[in-house]
Amino acid sequence: MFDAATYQSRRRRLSKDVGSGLILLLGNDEVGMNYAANAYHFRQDSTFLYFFAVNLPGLAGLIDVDAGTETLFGDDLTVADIVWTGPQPTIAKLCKPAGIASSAPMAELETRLAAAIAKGRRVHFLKPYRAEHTLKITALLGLKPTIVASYRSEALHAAVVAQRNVKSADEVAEIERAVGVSREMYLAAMRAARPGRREYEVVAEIVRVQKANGCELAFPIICSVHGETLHNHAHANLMKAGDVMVLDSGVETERGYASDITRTIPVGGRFTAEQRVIYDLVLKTQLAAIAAIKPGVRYKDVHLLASRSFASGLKEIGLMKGDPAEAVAAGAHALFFPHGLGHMLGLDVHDLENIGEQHVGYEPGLERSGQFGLSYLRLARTLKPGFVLTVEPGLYFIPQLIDQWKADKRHAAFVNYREVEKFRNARGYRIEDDVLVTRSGNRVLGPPIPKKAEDVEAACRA
Ligand SMILES: [Mn+2]
Repeated sequence: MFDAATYQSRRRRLSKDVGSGLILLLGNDEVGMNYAANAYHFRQDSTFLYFFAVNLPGLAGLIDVDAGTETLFGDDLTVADIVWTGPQPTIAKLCKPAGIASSAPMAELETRLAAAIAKGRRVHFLKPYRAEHTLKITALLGLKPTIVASYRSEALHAAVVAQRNVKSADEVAEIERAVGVSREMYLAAMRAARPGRREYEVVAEIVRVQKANGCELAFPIICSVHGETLHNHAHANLMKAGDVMVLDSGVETERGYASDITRTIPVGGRFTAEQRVIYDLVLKTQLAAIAAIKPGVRYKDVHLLASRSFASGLKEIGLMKGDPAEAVAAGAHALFFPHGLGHMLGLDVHDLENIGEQHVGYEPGLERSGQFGLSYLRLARTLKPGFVLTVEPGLYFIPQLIDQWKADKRHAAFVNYREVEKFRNARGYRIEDDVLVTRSGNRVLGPPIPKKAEDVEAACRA
């Protein structure tokens, strides 16, 4: 964790921004995988981690804004527990490193909240994303489960987003450390992507580097020679010479900060001439998008710039036609680039996504588009110094989508379906880096990971 003063000032600012009432932040609990004692990997709630720091299950934090008090709630282990877990610090001891003023047993939380509600005071809580949280709020506040989400506090959501969206130098350093581990992972994965092996052998290299660095995976690994399936989590395909593999993975550091990197890897170490054309267009587009990132620019406009770069590049190779800007305005490029350019990154790989994208990635006056492709854009808002975001353009040849659009003659003025047929088995390409918005522009975080085609090929053959 960071020092106590960091967490104290975060909680002070949160109180000030919320204004009055009580702020309830629930930590996460262990969740049974197939029975209670066999739990999934424990992941603390990111907002709890951000403000209360303690990375253990079964806790809750309460800030009384009006009284200026704060309490960590939890139950100390009994000796019968310690037989299984080994000695653990008491709840009172856990408070000190995070600078939390007081602690109390979990049972007191209910009493404390009941007293506040009886006085008509407001209890602020976040929209729950785990069923256990919904049930806890149901019990603690006397709300029916079906209406819990609608009683979430907009003031608390806005205050949490305002702080967490802007990363401190310490947080940026953590993300850079995660990218550094990713670099090692990608160098190992590139060497392992050999014909005759299975995708899971590449995954094994990724996990080896992750574990060897004391990190966790930030999200399930995408590692597939069928990268045209955007979130393909199966890893059983045999890799053949001439396949391209999309590898999208990230780790989180001990403090919980994530990296999120994608590279497209030629199995066997050489792109074919056709692959090279597509790969270079993705890289050119990613570099153009990164170059456009600076404070005051709307990320939606960077997404559209990347889309136009794709439309004009695809026109050059005969897959699209007409005016690239008009093609993008109509949404025709989304046949090949059906997702958003990127998202916020921090304690969550899609940072703060539990809070809702209208708060995090959008802003008043900027609503999510309904157009296919653009509708998946998670981050659209005006950029500010301290934002950390991903830049991940990709081109995909999705046979089912091509067939449907072709049958409907969709965007026939902009798509050259006869030429597209030749690419229907060309699969998927994506390149992703993590970028900090600085005062004057931006900085790609972490040590460079090969991405020029020649550099990727060399790393594969190393
Ligand atoms: Mn990403």
